Amino acid sequence: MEIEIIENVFKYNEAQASTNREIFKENNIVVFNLLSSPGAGKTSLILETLKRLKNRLNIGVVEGDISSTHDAMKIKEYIDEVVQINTGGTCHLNATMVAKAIEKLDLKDLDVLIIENVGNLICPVSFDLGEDFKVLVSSVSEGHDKPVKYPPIFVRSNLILLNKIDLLNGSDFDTSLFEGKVTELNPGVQIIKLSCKTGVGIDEWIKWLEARVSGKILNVREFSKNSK
Ligand SMILES: Nc1nc2c(ncn2[C@@H]2O[C@H](COP(=O)(O)OP(=O)(O)OP(=O)(O)O)[C@@H](O)[C@H]2O)c(=O)[nH]1
Ligand SMILES: [Mg+2]
Ligand SMILES: [Zn+2]
Repeated sequence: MEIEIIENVFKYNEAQASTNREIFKENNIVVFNLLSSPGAGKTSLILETLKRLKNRLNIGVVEGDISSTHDAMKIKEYIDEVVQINTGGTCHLNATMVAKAIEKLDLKDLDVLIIENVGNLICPVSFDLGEDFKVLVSSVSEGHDKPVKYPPIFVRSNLILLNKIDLLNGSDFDTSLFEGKVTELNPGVQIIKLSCKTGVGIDEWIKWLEARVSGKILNVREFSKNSK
C-alpha cells in the first residue's frame, strides 16, 4: 500500500515535470536545478553568476526554502525576476511547486531559469522539475566523503561543482579521493573546483553554463528551421 502511494507521488510529479518542460521549451528557456546540502554555496553561486551574466542573458531565479525569503531578497538586488517558494517544511521542491512559481515570471523574456532547490543531498534528486540540467554544489567544508555517503545525487547530476576551495589549505579534504569517487559514480562528468569567495573557477562555470544555453537555443532554432 505504502509503495503504491510512493509510486503515485512520483508518477504525478513526472507528469507535471513534463508539462513544465514543454513550457520551458515553448519559451526557449534553459533551466538549471541547483542541488546541494544546506550552506554549500548555492545562493552565493547564483549571486556570482548574476554579477557576470545579468547584462548578457535574461535570468530568472526560483528560490526554494522551507521558510523565509532570505535568499530571494539577496537575489532581488540584482534581478527582478525572482520568486520564492516556501515549502512549509517539505525537504525538496517538486514539479507542482515550480509550476506555480513560474506563473509569476515573465517567461517569454527569459533565456535562463536557475532553480535553487532546498538544501538537502537526499530527496531533491528524485523529483524532476522539468529542468535541463541538474548541477550539484558540493563544498570543501562538507568533507570528501559526500559522494561515498550520498551516491544518487552524484550519479544523476550533469555537473559537479566543488565550492569553497579557498578552505582547502589546512583542511583534511582530499581532492583526489573526492574526484576519484565522483568519476567512479558518474564517469565523464565534469568537476569544476571553485570559490565563490575568491572567484577562482567561476569563469569556468560561466563558460559551462553559456555553452549549455547556446547549445539548447541553437538546437531549438535548428529544430524550428527544419520543421518549417
Ligand atoms: N569560505 C567560503 N565561504 C563560502 C563560499 N561560498 C559560500 N560561502 C559561505 O557559505 C555560507 C553559505 O552560503 P550560501 O550561498 O548561503 O549557501 P546555500 O547553499 O545557498 O545555503 P542554503 O540555502 O541554506 O541551503 C555563507 O556564509 C557564504 O558566505 C566559498 O567559496 N568560500
Ligand atoms: Mg541558499
Ligand atoms: Zn524531501
